[in-house]
Amino acid sequence: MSLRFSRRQFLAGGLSLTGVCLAGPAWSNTARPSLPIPPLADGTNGEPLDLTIRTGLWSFKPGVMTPTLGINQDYLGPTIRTRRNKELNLNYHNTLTEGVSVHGHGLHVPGNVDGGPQLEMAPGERWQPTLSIMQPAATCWYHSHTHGKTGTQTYRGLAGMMIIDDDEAVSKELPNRYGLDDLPVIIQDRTFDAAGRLVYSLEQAGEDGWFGDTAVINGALSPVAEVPAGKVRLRILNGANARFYILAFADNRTFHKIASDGGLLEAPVPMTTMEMSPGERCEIIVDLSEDTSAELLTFFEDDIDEEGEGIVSGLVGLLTGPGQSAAPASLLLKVARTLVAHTVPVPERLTTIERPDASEIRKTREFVLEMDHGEDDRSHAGNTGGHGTHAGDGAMTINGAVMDMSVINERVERGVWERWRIRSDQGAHPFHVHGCSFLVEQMEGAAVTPDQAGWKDTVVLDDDDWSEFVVRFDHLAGDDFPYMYHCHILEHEDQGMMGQFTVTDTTG
Ligand SMILES: [Cu+2]
Repeated sequence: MSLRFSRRQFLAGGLSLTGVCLAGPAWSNTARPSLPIPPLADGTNGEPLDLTIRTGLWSFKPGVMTPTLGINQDYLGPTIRTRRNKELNLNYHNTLTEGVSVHGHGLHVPGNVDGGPQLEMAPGERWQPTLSIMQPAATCWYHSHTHGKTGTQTYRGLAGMMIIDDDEAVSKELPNRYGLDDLPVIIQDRTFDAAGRLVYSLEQAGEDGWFGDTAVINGALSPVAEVPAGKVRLRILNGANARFYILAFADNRTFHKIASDGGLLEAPVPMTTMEMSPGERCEIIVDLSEDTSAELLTFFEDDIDEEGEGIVSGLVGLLTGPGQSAAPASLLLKVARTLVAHTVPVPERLTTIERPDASEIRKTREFVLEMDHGEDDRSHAGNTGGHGTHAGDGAMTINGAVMDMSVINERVERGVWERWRIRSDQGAHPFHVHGCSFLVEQMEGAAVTPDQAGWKDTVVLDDDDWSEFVVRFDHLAGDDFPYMYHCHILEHEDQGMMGQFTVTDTTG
């Protein structure tokens, strides 16, 4: 039973939109909301940023108020800005009636400030971590990582973007005017009931996790952003619980991917379609100097069949008007000639990534992510030679073990390069590791493509073949506050597809 069609078949089938072109915007302009831009919380001067976790009411749909969760606002949180070699001081206050922990996804910080499930704030409690930002410029994010409740809390709104700047990235003269030509784009999917309330159930989630039926971008349905007539940078986060998205512009234009999870690529990569799994970030540059608008379409990967025909039928659906079930959500970038444009060309070289020599790889670890179907269905399940709590029926496991906060599954030595190999017994999963960025060497058995060759903290794997990366951990995480590795399908994570590891100077 294959949940998703084989990703390699899919990739082989091709994603070209060639020959399919839209005559105009997918939605009537008048019906479209403005892209909400989360306020910027600038932490570069070291002053503590107050981050109040609270309940809210947010209007996803016109005239309908939806009960939500947010940080300093009704839904999602501010975009936190920080800079390499600075201290970032955060002052979280949990005003909910349930515990919350908040993880800084993509940050290279020690385990005791990583925000894993051990660092849960009880109702009314504060958490005031000081984060020494040592890593290169990147688009990261922060979100609920509460034990067993990551899926529901993130779904209701406990997430926000985090931007790290550094001198190198600034010297490249990339668009960096936040909210003007440097836009946060947080893509999620949500289901609403007749009263407009969010619908979510971990217990009723399918095997692939909880899929919403409606895509939202920064909490809005197919919004519009006014942008200058030049180069525009989109910092795109797949903030979904479980959904993989395929992104493409309606006119099939080429855009340039300049950064992945952990920072700049060595060189811009021209692309027309891009897949993003939950937790991943991509920065792209789209050039609007010759246009009046451009429309970024958000396709659900699971709607697309092996031959990529779903994309075509989706576009055809758009041509027949809004409200079609096949119509994807979109972000319309509308050019305002009065805004000062960024016209500096994108540099041909963005950064240098130093890869370790093969001789520096001191250890290899293997991880198998499993969807346990019970004893009768285990024969095909592959390697389960792990340790830790054994899984029961229906559990989601890594190396045969469900997440157990009292068990350290792996012990890693600081400052040493390792190779991690990951695959699943069934379907595609985004594998995320805390406290690091890594360099992918192989994805599902295939050589890494240029757009995946930069620093990453989340990699897609499946049941066809191994995904592999090399990684080195530079910060400490002890037994009290270990790091996590886990599937970033949040329902899989909450159902146990997660493990704990320490990073120490002696692994004795
Ligand atoms: Cu998974």
